[in-house]
Amino acid sequence: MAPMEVYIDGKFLPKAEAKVSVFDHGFLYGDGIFEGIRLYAGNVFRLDEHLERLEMSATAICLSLPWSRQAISDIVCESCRRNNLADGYIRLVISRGTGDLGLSPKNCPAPSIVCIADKISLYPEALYTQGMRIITSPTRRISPAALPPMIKSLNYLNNILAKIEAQQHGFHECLMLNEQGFVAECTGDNVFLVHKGRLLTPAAHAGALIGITRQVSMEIARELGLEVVETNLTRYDVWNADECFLTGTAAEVIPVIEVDARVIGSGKPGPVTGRILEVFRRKAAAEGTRIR
Ligand code: PXG
Repeated sequence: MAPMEVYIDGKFLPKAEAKVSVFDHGFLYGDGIFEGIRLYAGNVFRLDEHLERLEMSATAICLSLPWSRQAISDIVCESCRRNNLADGYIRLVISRGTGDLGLSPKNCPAPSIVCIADKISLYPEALYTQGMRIITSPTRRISPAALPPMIKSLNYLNNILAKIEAQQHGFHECLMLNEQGFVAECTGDNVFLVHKGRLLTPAAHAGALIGITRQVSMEIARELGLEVVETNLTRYDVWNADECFLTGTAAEVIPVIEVDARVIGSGKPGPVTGRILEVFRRKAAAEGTRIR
């Protein structure tokens, strides 16, 4: 099999040679943005939405993108073709670029763009059929006043600390609360509750990233006739929900059956979660930007 090729600033390089400078401000300071995107059966899922979010993240960090949306789209599709992928995970990273030591972005003449198209490693299928157990992290989600959670930035330490705590206690994921104690999201996934026929999820201002899978799940729920409400949620609301699930590009839609040792609903993946996952997988298989 041909070795993986990674796109860096205009060139495709073999994986072993795909390197960026130690003076890159993405490495030195986490000064940059990224997207995680899925390729399903030769189609890139919701590429335009991912690129729109990338542009909005760029605006928010005062990084002016020297590439058009079409140019970035071409890089993504070419990365998939070069690596002979039909299904995969695409990591698009834009950093402030190479500069001097010192925080100032003024030292960085040009941003860098990297695109990695790889195979996807998924959660075990058993988690989708049996559901996941999670806990609440003692680490609070960073305040939206300190760093807007909508920016998909290269600063993930807040989420990584929470992930470490989850793993230390034997869990894959954990719930993160905001400073006020309301539910924000999980470390790399958005959170949803189903309660009395309504779909509930925290708003961005509560500390949630506006996930693409979140948007698709809300769209599906409306198609299924559910009322969708963005609202403040407490741990009490989570423990007493009929159903709970998480959404993310890597995870898709994953049922949660236990939170903080409280059994959610029947203790099995719920029917609404199942319907949303089913429709999500159907959409993922049928939609998207063709790579060839
Ligand atoms: N919240 C956070 C904090 C995220 O990082 C999501 C929600 C879900 O958004 P999407 O657009 O994917 O539906 C994310 C994104 C990984 C990985 O390698 C996944 C994410 C971020 C970083 C790494 O699994 N998920």
